Amino acid sequence: MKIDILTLFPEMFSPLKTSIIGRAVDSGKLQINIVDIRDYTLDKHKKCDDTPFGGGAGMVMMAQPIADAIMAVDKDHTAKRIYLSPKGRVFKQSVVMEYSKESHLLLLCGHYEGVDQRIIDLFIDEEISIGDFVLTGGEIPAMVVVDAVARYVDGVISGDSLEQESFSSGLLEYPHYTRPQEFMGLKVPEVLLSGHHENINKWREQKSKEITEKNRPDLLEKRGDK
Ligand code: 21W
Repeated sequence: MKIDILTLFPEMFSPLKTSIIGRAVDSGKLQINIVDIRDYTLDKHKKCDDTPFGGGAGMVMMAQPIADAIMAVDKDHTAKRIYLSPKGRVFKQSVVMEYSKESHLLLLCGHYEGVDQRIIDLFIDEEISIGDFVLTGGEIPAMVVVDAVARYVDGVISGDSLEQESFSSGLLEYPHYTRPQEFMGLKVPEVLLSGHHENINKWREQKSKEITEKNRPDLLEKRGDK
């Protein structure tokens, strides 16, 4: 999968060079192309934002540098073009699965008040928000999208781990423990040491239901447990 990321702050994307995503890039399974929108300005002062028509606070990202950056990486519109925006449809796992089927994504990051509306009208396929909280721009949301989607690119994550997830049945996960058997006076629950897999599974399901009831009762409603 190829992912183009268009931004005024390319240096914010160094975390993608590390960990599982970095390995996916190094192995060639994932291509990430960070595009500095400022490279496409025609202004002698490299200006990429301006004050909003109609007045009001903040700055708006100018159309020309963004349009030229998009045309430089996706002239034939082979990419699904996504604008990270607080006004977007909310990102969730079903959207991750949709995007994971694409071979080319283009992620446009707004900053300040966002981009000139004509960029959205002319070039963008969909607007995506990562949730109901206010950030300073679309860069961290773009990284969230890359991280979530890359897991489903062939060979990035072991088939075993993804299979486990598909069995998770709409509940939050049970608690995990590893060595040592006692830490600061707290022991690992006895059942997990028993080797009795039927009892272990029952305990895990019980714990899953408890934590879901406490933190996400809305998920139990959806499952029809309530
Ligand atoms: C936040 C831009 C708020 C504009 C009326 C006029 C991308 C984001 C962003 C940002 C405003 C995402 C206002 C979740 C997010 C993002 C920057 C509105 C006030 N009201 N997902 N001006 N949250 N945020 N400004 O913030 O670009 S995806």
